[in-house]
Amino acid sequence: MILSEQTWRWYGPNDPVSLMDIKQAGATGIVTALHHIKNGDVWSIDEINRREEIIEKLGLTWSVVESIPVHEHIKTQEGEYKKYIENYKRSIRNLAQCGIYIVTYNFMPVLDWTRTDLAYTMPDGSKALRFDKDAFMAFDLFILNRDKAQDEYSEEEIDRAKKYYDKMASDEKKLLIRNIIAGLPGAEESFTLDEFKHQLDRYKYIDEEKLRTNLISFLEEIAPVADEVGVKLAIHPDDPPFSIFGLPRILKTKSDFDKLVKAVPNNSNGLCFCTGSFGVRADNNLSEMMTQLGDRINFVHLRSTQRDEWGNFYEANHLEGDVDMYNVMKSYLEVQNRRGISIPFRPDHGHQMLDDLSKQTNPGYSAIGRLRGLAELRGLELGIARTLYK
Ligand code: DNO
Repeated sequence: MILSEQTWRWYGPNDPVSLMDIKQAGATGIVTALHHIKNGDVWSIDEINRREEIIEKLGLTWSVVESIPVHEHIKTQEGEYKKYIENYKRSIRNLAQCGIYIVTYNFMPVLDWTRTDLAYTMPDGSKALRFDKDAFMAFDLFILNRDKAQDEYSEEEIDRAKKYYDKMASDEKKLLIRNIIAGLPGAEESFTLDEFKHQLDRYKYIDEEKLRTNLISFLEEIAPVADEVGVKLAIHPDDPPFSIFGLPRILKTKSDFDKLVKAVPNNSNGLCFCTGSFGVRADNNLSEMMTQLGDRINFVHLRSTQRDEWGNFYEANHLEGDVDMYNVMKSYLEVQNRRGISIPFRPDHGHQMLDDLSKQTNPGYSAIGRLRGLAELRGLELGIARTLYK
């Protein structure tokens, strides 16, 4: 019987959640990145070793890199993108030399993950992350004043957004701007309104097809290197899995990922199966996707969201919301036992709750909500495994 490796995202020595906290939560693997290294630069063996030593001193293992960020110029194929790709290859080689074999990344233009509300109060008093479509549209249409925005929404949507905007106090506007463009944890970029507009402009002539071509040519370069040194790549889906700000999005569904594998069949070309991101779309059947894509899944993020008919969603407790976690877990276990390997997962995000409510925490990454998630998920996994594989 093969069970998963249980991991935890750690933002490094400045993370308010310590390695000892993580050990107490019951995770054995650490998911981290060298956030202090400038986007596009090489991760040197020295720097990797230094981080690894801190982790190993506590008897933990650096199991997964999340993420080596992909420089924006690689996504648009501008400027020195060729140099950045070479640097990326070097970082992959260096990680392998230090015994770290899973590398997560994403190819979302400009923004990594996006939410409008980082402290949405749940009925039990805990705080969740939320994406409110009206707030988002109010930002796009009336704060950012993006040129094409008026053409991209229906009249009804514009009307809802206007009503929302008119009720906002100036502090609320500031907070909304910050939530959307000032960089959520793990996103390596943050912008002012003007910078953000400029970044969007860079994608004026890049549609989905072009972005996909650029991703494929990036993969054609890095996948052979990853194959050679035994590194598994894990692309993270778009979060949320639909276009925002008119930007192209190319990893929203199973068929999006299938296209990548068809173009770049290398062994290392894999997926970070994030149930929270894919799960926002009702047309993504997660347990089926887990089974069908299983051979390419190198890392798993387990979390759930609850959506409504307007396209709003909030992050639910790990075993609640729209994600059928029981069946996802069952498929996940089947994949691991079929392949004969343990695939790491981390409890993704978590509510801010109990003592963490009075602490300064990274939105989505406080200790106790994730501890609850991990405890529930590992219990679910063991329960199913003991029934299926005696
Ligand atoms: C959000 C995270 C993402 C993820 C990157 C991977 O909480 O899941 O920021 O780390 O998209 O590159």
